[in-house]
Amino acid sequence: MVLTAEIRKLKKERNAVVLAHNYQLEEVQQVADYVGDSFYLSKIAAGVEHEVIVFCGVRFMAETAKILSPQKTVLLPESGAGCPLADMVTAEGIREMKARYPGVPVLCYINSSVEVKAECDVCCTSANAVKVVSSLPDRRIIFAPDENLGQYVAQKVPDKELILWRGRCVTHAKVRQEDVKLARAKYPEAKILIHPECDPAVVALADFAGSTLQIINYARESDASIFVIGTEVGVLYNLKTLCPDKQFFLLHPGLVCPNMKMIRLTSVYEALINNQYEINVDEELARRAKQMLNKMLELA
Ligand code: CIZ
Repeated sequence: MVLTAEIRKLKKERNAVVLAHNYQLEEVQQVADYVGDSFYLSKIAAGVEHEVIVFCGVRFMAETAKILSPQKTVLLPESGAGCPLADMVTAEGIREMKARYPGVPVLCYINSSVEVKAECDVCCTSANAVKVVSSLPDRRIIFAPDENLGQYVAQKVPDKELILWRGRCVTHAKVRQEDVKLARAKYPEAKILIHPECDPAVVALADFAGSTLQIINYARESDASIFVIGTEVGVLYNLKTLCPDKQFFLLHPGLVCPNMKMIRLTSVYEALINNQYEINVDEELARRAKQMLNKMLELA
């Protein structure tokens, strides 16, 4: 309680806003001014008037906020909070892909570094990937780095040919078809909502597949009262807060992203007190990455 009050005081003193991803710990979401997915938080980061943005998420998210708001101080409360999926693709790898498929545009998932973004034509998140692919005039599109999300999009937009990078979210990739079958047997009346970063064979067994925001919206609007959730456990906090009369169960106990869980209340406090850890991005890379992010904001 004392720490929460201190954080609120520091936010005012430093003219800071705290953004928290849906995958953050409950204690962090509670002190945040905005909680959501990376698309929503990117738009907030681009529009807020505050001088300091404390981004409670992983590195690529804080980098994205810095690219969109270069004049602001962006802090990532734990410097080691990375994203293994983002680390599965490099700028050099994208350049090689472009050389192999000349003229084919590269669509990059937001889970990527600024160096990778700078090499790509347009960005997407899981909430808007289908829309972005549908809006591009090209039939062939290189999609990196999440192969599972790419396969999901390819199914939704069959007139496009996606050339897929072979990256995976190690947390979502843990879920097996067997887990869905067990959940169906245990909660026969439940709706099973799964993130498209899971294996396509798993996603095929879901009642609904979508990003965290889409899962939250589905559960809010649904007449069902029991849900099994196939994405990172942090989403359950928002779901339970928004739908207090409904029940939510996690599809797999391993749906816990260790990087997202690095940030605790103490990290947010220390970030504000010590101005840590400041995110800076190379100006030229940021300029190129901003173009592909803006293109996503236009298309989606
Ligand atoms: O777009 C995001 O923030 C991620 C990484 C997942 C989701 O579905 O919200």
